[in-house]
Amino acid sequence: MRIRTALAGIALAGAAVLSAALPAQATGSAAEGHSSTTGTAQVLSARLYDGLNYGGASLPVYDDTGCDTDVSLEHSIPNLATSGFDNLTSSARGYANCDVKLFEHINYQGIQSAWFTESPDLGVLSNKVTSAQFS
Ligand SMILES: [Ca+2]
Ligand SMILES: [Ca+2]
Repeated sequence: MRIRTALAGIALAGAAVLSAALPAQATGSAAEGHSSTTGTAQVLSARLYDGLNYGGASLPVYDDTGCDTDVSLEHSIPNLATSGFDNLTSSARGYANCDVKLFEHINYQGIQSAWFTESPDLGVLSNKVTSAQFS
């Protein structure tokens, strides 16, 4: 027991010296440790709201990285019923550079909105949104 404690003390001292000598590497491994303990980083990319003007209950939409500036889809939800938010959305907002497109039926069918970043009133799609895309 006493020997083990002594060895652990030496190992700790060695680690402290190593990180002091290599601050850049120590910072890098600290960042890796952070990301592995918290899982994949999640960015809020949009929020769908039950109420008009971004009111009432809302459904946050998370993405690994948010959106970029090209037209490819970063994220999509084929059926909002799986998130408990079917036929509820009345307003919506994109974040993290994301635009939003909403659809009446599952799998991006039926009435569809134009791409938008913010819509305080979804009009004919209000309370009918069942699938969504984010780009
Ligand atoms: Ca609603
Ligand atoms: Ca619907």
